Parts: sequence; C-alpha cells; structure tokens
Amino acid sequence: MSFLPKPKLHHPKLPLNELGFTRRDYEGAISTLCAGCGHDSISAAIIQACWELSIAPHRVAKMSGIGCSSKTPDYFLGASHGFNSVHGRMPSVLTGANMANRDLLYLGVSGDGDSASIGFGQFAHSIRRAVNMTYIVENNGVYGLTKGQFSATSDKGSKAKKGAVNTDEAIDLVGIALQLGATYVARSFSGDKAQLVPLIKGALRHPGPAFIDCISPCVAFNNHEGSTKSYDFVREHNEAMNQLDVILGRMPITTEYAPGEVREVTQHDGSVLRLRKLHEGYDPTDRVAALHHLHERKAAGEIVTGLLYVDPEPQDMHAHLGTVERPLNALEDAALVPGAAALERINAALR
Ligand SMILES: Cc1ncc(C[n+]2csc(CCOP(=O)(O)OP(=O)(O)O)c2C)c(N)n1
Ligand code: SF4
Ligand SMILES: [Mg+2]
Repeated sequence: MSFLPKPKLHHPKLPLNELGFTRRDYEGAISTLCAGCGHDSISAAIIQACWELSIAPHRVAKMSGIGCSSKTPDYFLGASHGFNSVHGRMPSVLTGANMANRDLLYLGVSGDGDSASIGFGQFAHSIRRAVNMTYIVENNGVYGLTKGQFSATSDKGSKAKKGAVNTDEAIDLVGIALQLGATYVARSFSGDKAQLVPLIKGALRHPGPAFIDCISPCVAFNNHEGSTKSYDFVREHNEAMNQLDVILGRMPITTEYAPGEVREVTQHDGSVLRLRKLHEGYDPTDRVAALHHLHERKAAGEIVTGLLYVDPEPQDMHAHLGTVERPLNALEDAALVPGAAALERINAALR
C-alpha cells in the first residue's frame, strides 16, 4: 500500500465551518514524513486555512513536483484535485491547468530543490506570467528526499550535517518573486502557525500570483549547528515585519488595535488584509522598498518574515491574454472548433 488512509471516525461535536465541514474533512492520508519535519506543520496550516475560509475541497487543485515537500499534498485536502508531477515541473503543469480552467483554486506546493534548483526556470516563468495561484515553497535548504545535499537556497557558509561548508551563493526566492512581479509575497516559518495560517489565507484569497517561502527545517539532514535553516537558527534570527488578519467581506471587523499600528489593504473581492505593523514605516505595497528591506536585513543576519509585498489590484495571466472566462471543458463545439472561415481570418491577419 503506498499510502495510509486516516480512520473516518471523529468526535461528533467537532466545530463546523460555513459549508458544514469539520477540520478533518480537509485532511488527507497519514503522513509518512520523519517525525518533527517542518513540512507536516505546513500541511496542518494549509488544512486550517482552507477550513477557516470554508473553501469547498472540490474547488482546489493541488499540484506538486518531487521531494518530501512535494509528497505533502497527499496529506491534506484528500477530497481535492491533485497532480504530482515531475521534479521541478509543477509550475508548467499548474499553468496549463489554470489556462484550461480558471474556476479552480490552484495551490502549488514545492521544495527548494524543486523550485530553486532543477525547477528554477519554471518557477520564474510562472511568476512572470502572473499565474493566479498560491505557490508555497517548503524551504529546508537541502534535498531532503535524496538524503541532504545542499540546495540552491542553502546559505553560503552554512554547514551540512557532516561538516562540509557550502561555498555557493544562495538564491532568495522571495527576492526573485518580488523582482519578477508576484503580487503577494511572504515569508514564514513552519514553526510559527499563528503567522503562517493567515498568510496562507491571504494568498488563497489573492487573485494573482501569490508566493510564500516557508522555512521548514529538515530534522533528518539540516537541523544541526551551523545550519541556517534549523529550528534554533530561525527562531533566533526571525524578524517579523507584521502580523496579518484576513477579514472576508461578509465578516464583521472585530479586531482591536491601537491607532497608527494597523495598515488595511482591501483586495478586489472585498476581503481585507489587516496588517499590524511591527516595523515602523514599512509599506507592504512598495515593491522596491520591500526588495531593499529584504537585502538590508539579510546583510544584518536577519530572516525577515510576514507579508512583505501585496498589490491590492493584481492582474493575472487571463487578463493579460484576454482568454475566455469559461473552462474549456464547458465550451460547446462551435466555440472550440470555429470552422474554416475563422481560421482563414486568423491566417489573413498574420500575412
Ligand atoms: C529529474 C530528476 N532529477 C533528480 C531527481 C532526484 N530527486 C528527487 S527529490 C530531489 C530533491 C528534492 O529536494 P526538495 O525539492 O528541496 O524537496 P525536499 O525533499 O527537501 O522537501 C531530487 C534531486 C528526480 N526525482 N528527478
Ligand atoms: S528527510 Fe527531511 S524533509 Fe524529508 S521527511 Fe525527513 S525531515 Fe522532512
Ligand atoms: Mg528541500
């Protein structure tokens, strides 16, 4: 058996969301990852976010590549669509699915090897094409599945479990995502559920390319002294920029903050991203300032987390290309096969 199903029984009084589902309805098979792996905490945060947002599971398409991180879609949203693709190729499969049917919520889950090493080009192009998706990289700085080689996000100077020192520069996927036009960019830590769940909720509600780099320690190969992706290192160097609440259009705004500490960003669908500032003067809608801040804090040895950038009026690939709104499988033959006269018109326009 390649997976372990969870027992269906649960307590009859578990709380229900607006659709009448319990949190357990958003779970998947039993995880086979190492006990303590950060990836399992991210799966739990995804489950919590989808349950709290009352997302219908059949409206989600979860896509991944290859790696321990890419195995995780098996452990959440068991009633959703899923496609476990080839190593580093998740972004193009997700792009294709999104082109064919924009009605689903696309959730790409990947690893640092999957997205920053073999799949770096795919990652970059899905962001610059503005695919409407939530793209989460479970970043442990190693190839966990193949026993702990450095990945392209391992920091220069960090040490492998057996002492080898990484001499190559690291790729910071947050910086790349900012540079290539992602309209929602965040970093978080698998050990900080209070920060991660709202960030995932905000990303799922965001109608454009949303990217979350989630540091996720690999307890088997990258949780030792000298690693910059260990639980201890991230806890000591984590510099949170803000705390996020996601308030849906239909929910009353009840949270109280002291005046001057809150920045609200209303998204196109009416949902409000309510950011409690921890850093004075930080503007999450200024892309250039976000990049500058990222580099500045990195030079000071800090890992900045929180919602680093958001564009409240994003446009996605469909808006750029002017594609048809209905999913391709819902179009009738006449629309799919417009005939020789239409083809002739297209050919004439190209002459
Ligand atoms: C084309 C191809 N090359 C190499 C591999 C071997 N391989 C499998 S997973 C992996 C790295 C996974 O690292 P990452 O994406 O960071 O995931 P993690 O296991 O760390 O969560 C590699 C190199 C493969 N499966 N396919
Ligand atoms: S090898 Fe590392 S990444 Fe893979 S399951 Fe174990 S702890 Fe997680
Ligand atoms: Mg990895």
